[in-house]
Formats: sequence, structure tokens, C-alpha cells
Amino acid sequence: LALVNDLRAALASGGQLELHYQTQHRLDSGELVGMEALLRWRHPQHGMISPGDFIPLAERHGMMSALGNWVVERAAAQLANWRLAGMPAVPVWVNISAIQLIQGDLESRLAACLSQHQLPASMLGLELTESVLLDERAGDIYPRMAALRALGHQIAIDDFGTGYSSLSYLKRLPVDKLKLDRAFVSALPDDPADASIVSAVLAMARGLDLEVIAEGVETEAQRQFLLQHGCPLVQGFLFSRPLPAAEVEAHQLGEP
Ligand code: G
Ligand code: G
Ligand code: MN
Ligand code: NA
Repeated sequence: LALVNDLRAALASGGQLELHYQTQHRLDSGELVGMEALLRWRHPQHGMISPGDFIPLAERHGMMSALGNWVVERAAAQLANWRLAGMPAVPVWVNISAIQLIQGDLESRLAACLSQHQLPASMLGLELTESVLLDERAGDIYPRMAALRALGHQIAIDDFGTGYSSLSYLKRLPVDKLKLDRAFVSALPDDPADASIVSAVLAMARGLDLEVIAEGVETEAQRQFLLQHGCPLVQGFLFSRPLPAAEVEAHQLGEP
């Protein structure tokens, strides 16, 4: 319970929360194509706490909506700073939780942040997990996804392949990208089952005109496999860990 109160205080002040950014690349050329914003909590006593631990806490105690809003606002502010600093203008992707869709004012929140920081919606991508897409409390989210895309946001399905969704939904979902979950990537290229699944997903996505980004790519052998099977995009420790904004900036602007 102490931790809940700490989180409430952290959210109120914003001081202990940070976004880290992990770069995304074109697999063949290595070109930077985007960044994922990942939430971090630097607790004064417990050190860095993973979102895997405090996001469930925030959800249970009614703080997830405020936390999600903080992430969107922070990412937009960072994008504006980077634009001034002359950083490559690539989209930043934020993770959207079910509660942000259920609550219903996500669209106006996004619009307010973008207009405040004078950014086009195309610079802020939205990652939704399969479980978010299937959350009944959010109602029919297809029209809302379509509306978000009409505003200019790109949408990616996060952790693709780990949910219970049927493949038929891919045909009608208004999305731009599939993020292939790292569970399928980690045992490549040796595990024959994962190799089959990954090559099948890549072939299917091509047919459906969806761009795939492979997550959790850590080794050159994994990169080679993905390259040979036509995976266009990649994110993983092989290229970069999630880093504080200042470090990403130093890398991209070519520190001596
Ligand atoms: O970065 P890390 O591997 O610790 O993230 C753990 C989990 O927390 C991942 O599933 C990631 O998607 C999720 N996560 C990270 N940042 C955010 C965020 O800002 N919002 C939401 N809803 N989830 C996040
Ligand atoms: O659920 P989501 O895909 O949003 O979670 C992203 C998380 O995956 C981040 O917290 C990040 O720390 C982690 N991650 C990113 N790249 C790698 C990787 O190459 N290997 C492993 N093991 N984890 C990764
Ligand atoms: Mn994600
Ligand atoms: Na993921």
C-alpha cells in the first residue's frame, strides 16, 4: 500500500517518472524509422521499478488513465524538443492501455497535446496490444481506431501473436503495423516451430499489406533470419536498449 501512495505522489509531481526510448530500424539498411516510448519509475528508495510491476498497480487503483495521459503529454513534449534540437523527424510510438480507450477522451487528449506542441498526428504512433483490442469494456473500438487513423495517427498491434485473437480480425482491423512479439524471436533461427511461425506471419502480413516490426532482436543470427524472410523493420537490444532521451539524442546527433 505504501507503494500505491508513492505512485500517486510520483504521478502528481511527475518528478520520478521518465520515458525511455528504444529506436526502431529498417532491417536491411539500419535506417532509423521510429522510437518506442517506455515508461520508467525511478523510486527514491527502491530504484528503478519496471512498468510490468507498477502498471498493474496503477490499473487496480484507478491511476492508469492519468498515467497514460502523462505518457502522451511527455512524448509530445519530447518530440517538440527533439524537433528544435534537429533530431531526425521519426515518429514516437506510445503504448495505449485499455483504460485509455474505455475512458473515451483519448482522441481529445491526443489532439490537445499535438496542438500545444504543434506536431502532426503522424508523429505520434499508438501501440495497442491484442488484449486491449479485445477488451469488451472499450466497446466497438474499430470505428475509434479508424477515426484515430483518419486524424493521422499510425496504429500498431503490440505483442502480436500472444493474444487470443482470431486471424480473421486482421482483415478488417484498421492498423498499419504488427509488432511481432519477442517470444517468437528469441529462439530464432534454431527453433523450427518459431521459425515456421515467423515466416508464416511475415508472408501473411505481406499479403495483407501490413508492415511487421520484429521485437526483441538481440543477435546477428536472428537479424539474418528475419532479413532472409523479408521482415522490413526491427527493434531490439542488437540495435539499442531503451535509453533516456538525452542518450538517444547524443547517439543520433553523433556525439564525438
Ligand atoms: O520496458 P519494459 O520491458 O520494462 O516494459 C514492460 C511492459 O510495460 C511492456 O509490456 C510495455 O509495453 C509496458 N509499458 C511500458 N511503457 C508503457 C506505457 O507508457 N503505457 C503502457 N500502457 N504500458 C507500457
Ligand atoms: O510489450 P512491449 O513490446 O511494449 O514491451 C517492450 C519491452 O521489451 C521493453 O520494456 C523493452 O525493455 C523490452 N525489450 C526491448 N528490446 C528487447 C530485446 O531485444 N530483448 C529483450 N529481452 N527485451 C527487449
Ligand atoms: Mn510496445
Ligand atoms: Na511488444
